[in-house]
Amino acid sequence: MPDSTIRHVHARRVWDSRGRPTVEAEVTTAGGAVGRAIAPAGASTGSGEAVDRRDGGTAFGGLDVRGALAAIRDEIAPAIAGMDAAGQAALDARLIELDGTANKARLGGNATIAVSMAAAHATAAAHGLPLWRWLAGDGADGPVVMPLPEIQIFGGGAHADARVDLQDFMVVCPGAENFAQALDWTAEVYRAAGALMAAAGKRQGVADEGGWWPVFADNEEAIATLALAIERAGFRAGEQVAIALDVAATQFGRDGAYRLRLDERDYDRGEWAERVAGWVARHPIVSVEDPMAEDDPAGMAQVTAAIGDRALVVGDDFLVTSAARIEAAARDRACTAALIKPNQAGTLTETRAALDAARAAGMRTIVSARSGETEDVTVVHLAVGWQADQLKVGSFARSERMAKWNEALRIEEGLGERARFRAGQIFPGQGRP
Ligand code: 2PG
Ligand code: MG
Repeated sequence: MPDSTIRHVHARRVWDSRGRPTVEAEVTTAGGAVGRAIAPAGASTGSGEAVDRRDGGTAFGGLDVRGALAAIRDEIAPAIAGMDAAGQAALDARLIELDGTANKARLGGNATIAVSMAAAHATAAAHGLPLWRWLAGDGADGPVVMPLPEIQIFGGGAHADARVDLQDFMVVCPGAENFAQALDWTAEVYRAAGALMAAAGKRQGVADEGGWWPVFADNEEAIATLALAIERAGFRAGEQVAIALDVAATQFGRDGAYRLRLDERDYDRGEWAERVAGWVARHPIVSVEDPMAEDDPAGMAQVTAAIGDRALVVGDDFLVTSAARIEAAARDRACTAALIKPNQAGTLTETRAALDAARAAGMRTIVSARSGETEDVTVVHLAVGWQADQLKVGSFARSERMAKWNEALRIEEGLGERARFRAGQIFPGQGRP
């Protein structure tokens, strides 16, 4: 057995896809293996998620991470030196105990998740395995299901100066036969959407995650344009390629009231739930994330009751990768799928617990990157190693996104005959087993 005792933990400041400082951790084992990971950062965050430690002040808009780096150097490194990097649960328990807060505010969720993920990488490296393979354990010897990619075509909300209210206009490919084909199809849809925007004189670059910048008269026009792009690219909308939305309603909803800036309309809970259900009825939509605000479990349950037989209802800000919240949501029938973001939880062990809770409750699982990303591809390995249903990492442009899609291609290719893809079974009413 390789010696995966932690010998050294190094922290350095690196930069993310929005040009903001972030934390990279590097764990070195006694056997000389090195694992490295970079903390991502959200823009539309849920109030219940682990918080980044940022320095405040004037440098880089107050977003510097010197404090988080110091927390790794001065507190985390001495506390975990000598522990076994392969003992992820014990390691993460030590981080949680050392932090001592409910939301990682003292050390910083950006510090803890970088170290937690770097330790997993170091262990995999010590064993000479790709991370996904280490995480999958014995299960990796049989068939391995590749996650279905969920890919943004138009960016909006907090990722596009609220130019439209909804955040992610995405596609999934329930008709694709494998991961690589799903990417091929999405590439065609992305091109077709860009061409449609250009033809209308509305192509103005891209939003934070690489999706086309949204120049639309109202939110529904963006949905209709995406459906048109799917057809222009030559696919049967709703069947081969379908729409998935991230409404990210926490950004414009509060206390059961929803205010759409672009549409210049206010809705109460019931009206808003009906509006979302109307979109699902009129357009080829198979998945809707955070249709209601994080403080509105009653609204989430209302939407789930209305559309749950036709589309997934996904909780992100609503669940914040918390096993306890996922269990409560399952009891309330408030959603049918959980977004799983490592930095919302703050450690890999808590992330895994959330995924297990979702699976135990019969929810679909979507491992997700953040809007602020880097070349780090850890989420891809988590999605494959943990056998999540879907993988969400933004759009089909810009290298912090493409690095992840390309990593998944390498994994699928390496699996060869053992690779499986069950895209058609993920959404309600589409041949669910
Ligand atoms: C989301 C993510 C990714 P952010 O809401 O699902 O699109 O955005 O990282 O800004 O929270
Ligand atoms: Mg979201």
